[in-house]
Amino acid sequence: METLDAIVIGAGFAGLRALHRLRSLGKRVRVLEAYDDIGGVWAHNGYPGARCDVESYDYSYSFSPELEQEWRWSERYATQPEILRYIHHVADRFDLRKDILLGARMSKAVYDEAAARWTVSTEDGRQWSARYFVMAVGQLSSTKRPDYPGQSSFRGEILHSGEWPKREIAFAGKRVAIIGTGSSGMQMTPVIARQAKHLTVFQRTANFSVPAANAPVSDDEDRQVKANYRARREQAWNSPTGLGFKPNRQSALEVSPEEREKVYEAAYNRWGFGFALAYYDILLSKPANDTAAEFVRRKIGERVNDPGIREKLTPVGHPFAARRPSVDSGYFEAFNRDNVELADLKDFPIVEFTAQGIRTEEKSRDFDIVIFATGFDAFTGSILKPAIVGRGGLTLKQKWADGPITQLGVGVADFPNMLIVVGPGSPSLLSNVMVSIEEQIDWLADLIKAMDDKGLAEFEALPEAERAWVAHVNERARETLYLTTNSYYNGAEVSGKPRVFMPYSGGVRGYRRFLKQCAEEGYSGFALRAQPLRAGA
Ligand code: NA7
Repeated sequence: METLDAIVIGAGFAGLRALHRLRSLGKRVRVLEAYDDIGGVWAHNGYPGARCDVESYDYSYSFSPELEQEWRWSERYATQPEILRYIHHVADRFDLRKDILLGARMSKAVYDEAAARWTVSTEDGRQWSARYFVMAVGQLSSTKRPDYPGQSSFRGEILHSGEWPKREIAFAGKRVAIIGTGSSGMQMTPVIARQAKHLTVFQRTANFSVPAANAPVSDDEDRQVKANYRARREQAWNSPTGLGFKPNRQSALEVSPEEREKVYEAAYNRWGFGFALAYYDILLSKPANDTAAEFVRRKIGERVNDPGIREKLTPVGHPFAARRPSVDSGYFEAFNRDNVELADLKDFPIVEFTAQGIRTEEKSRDFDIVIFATGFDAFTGSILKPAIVGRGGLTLKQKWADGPITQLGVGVADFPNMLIVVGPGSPSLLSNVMVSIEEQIDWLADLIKAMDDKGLAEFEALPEAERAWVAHVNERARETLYLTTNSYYNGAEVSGKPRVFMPYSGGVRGYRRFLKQCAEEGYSGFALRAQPLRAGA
């Protein structure tokens, strides 16, 4: 069994950063990655049209000014292949590969209370012992696959957006179905529509989306960003979501309808996801939200020709951005094509799959390819898949039976020396995750350094601190509109999952203050011990 200082699970953006940062402290680190490639979700989500909906210059590492200067993004919103190339470049540039084990699916991690060390095992029986155990497994990495009657009898191909095969999928001349209209379904629809013979999009819930206004990055723009990169980063770190938009201190309700229209128009045409920040209270007040929702509905209406389809594609029944909206490139316009059909599952649910295709309560349709764009068991799915065993045989699954409990989103009582990156209880999916990843990993590195300096062996969240943090997370969520609808933010995406609000909605700046305060107070809310609590056990 190899002995390490730290073991990191997952070789996505978070895992690579953790490896690089902890290595810089002189630590012996290994990263275990289940897949045969690095890149995390960006390795898996290679479906047509996949791209990030945070601007490339912000959705990138900030820790190395040299890296910032030498990497040239080609588009405002990078495509999946470009992001994957960036990740590979980072791995090569910082010589990360030698400490990454691919094809190593962690199945179990057990805390040795006497030694204050984790023993981590993979499915194929390999084992490592490490003082620190870092879960960097992503929040949207455990795919959700529907199981319709007759599914196995379907003779065509079934694909999932989040487990996209590396081989080329030929859509030309094919009849294709997409089930699901979240970001993945919305991104792939216009691209597949241009290639396939016929495309049917099965929609359960009409989703809000604003246009990406994507464009190539000119040399001039690239130079300008790079000349002011530090200022841009500062702005992102100090913005509520890490997206860099200066918060508008005005309420949507305190301006005239004409002025609001102007502001919305400008934001809609340029800001992408940042449209939700056009006024500070869009996610806090229903009447304020109604103004934004109405504006976006109207815009959707202008993008769709057929009145019947327009009505079905218009989101109703949930506030704008209370479920994750999309940032699309021609989604709604795709339904103006002759070869694209919308099948509303609210009108006619799917009854079964047949050998030839899908039968709904209305009719049967034949398909060559069916794509599940049905999303993920978000936040906790991948964390809870392996057996994580803390003190006294307690598993994380048991501890989180009624929902995730953390101190500051990073530590868990009874699971000492374990850190969760961008998991529940942290800004996570409500933020530009690159900002969140870097701030949490920097915090962990500082903690480990402080422990080294003092010769400490164990850190552990305190139960009372966890209770206070969970209460705070809920209190902040109650100020928002997130709780007024079902979404993966509150566990509604998987039946039987605890219905609790998962991310921290207080913003990355506010969150960083908590992390900073915790460190300045000698890691308040955590016990730091020279000897393991159960040294004699
Ligand atoms: P999402 O956003 O979770 O969307 C999943 C979509 O699939 C959504 O429209 C769901 O409808 C639909 N869905 C899920 N299960 C079913 C079944 N059984 N039948 C029909 N439709 C279903 O996942 P994405 O992959 O699109 O995006 C994930 C994130 O990636 C996104 O939020 C960004 O952060 C980037 P529902 O709304 O539940 O009715």
